[in-house]
Amino acid sequence: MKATARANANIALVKYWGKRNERLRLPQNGSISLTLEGLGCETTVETDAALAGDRLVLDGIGRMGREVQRVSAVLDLIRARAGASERARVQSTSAVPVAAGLASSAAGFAALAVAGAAAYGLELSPEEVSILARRGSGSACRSTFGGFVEWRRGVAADGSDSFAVEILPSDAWKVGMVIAIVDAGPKAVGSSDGMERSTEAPAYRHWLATVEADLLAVRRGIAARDLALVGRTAEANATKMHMAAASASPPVVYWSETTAAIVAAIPRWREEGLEGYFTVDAGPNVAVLAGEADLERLRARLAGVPGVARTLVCRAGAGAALIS
Ligand code: 2P0
Repeated sequence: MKATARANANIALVKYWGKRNERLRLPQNGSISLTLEGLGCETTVETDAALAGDRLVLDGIGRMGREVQRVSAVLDLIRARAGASERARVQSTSAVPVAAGLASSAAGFAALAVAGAAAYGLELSPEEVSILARRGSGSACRSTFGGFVEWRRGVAADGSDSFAVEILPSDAWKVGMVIAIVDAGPKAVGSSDGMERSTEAPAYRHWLATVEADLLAVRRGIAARDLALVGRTAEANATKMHMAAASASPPVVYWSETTAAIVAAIPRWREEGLEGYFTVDAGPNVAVLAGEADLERLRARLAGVPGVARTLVCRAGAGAALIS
């Protein structure tokens, strides 16, 4: 009863921001993301009848407390379905800087859902795996699929219709993202707290009033391979998310001076013919969406911005999958 899965992180073009049910991790709005190759994690789940509780080793370090509880919560759902009671050893290695606003939990919980279900002998549909991952971390439900992915908000109170679907496979459109890592240290306000505080903020109403139109525009843009439509909508959407956060009381501010400098530079670079579009998650890093032909040039420009510690080029990647 041992299984290993690999999953990639994803970056949202229309953000998940705000929950309508905390415990079930049901979102206020749908979201659309791109799964990225290379920002991955590998997770092994091994059941062991001799264990009194689940064990978690993350990047070689044994974890305790909240981190283990969050993993156990997902394993409990799997065990309940499988009619099993054995606890498990969970070992995970990540290529994503943990808690740096680079969606480490998305890859982690997507891999956990796939490996956990297999280790306990469950055969689940892709939607069921996505729902399991969602219970660990909302954005993880999108990492169960590759390429462009939409997390459907759903309307059911039990969350049975709130899961992700693939909208365009990773090899169907040669796009990727350059990630400018501004500060890989832990962030000041976690995304769960940040989104909760945002839902009370004045600008959150504007967020909810416009997010359906953003989803429609990005869906259309992806279907037509219209990078400008997808990119401009993503920029506006990220800006609205950060406006909602910054209008909370007390304000939740994720941007640093370097974030603002990059966000200001990108439209100027477009005027010079270098086509990239920014998005910013719950941290200071900037992800820049671009076509294959511009990724390396964009990386060079971003690396030259003062305050950028590291740059990564990531192509569209695969969804979570079992590797053994
Ligand atoms: C997203 N983020 O769509 C948004 C944009 C961050 C900014 O999903 O509370 O770690 O575990 O459900 O999934 C990060 O939030 O939050 C996130 P929980 P999660 O990618």
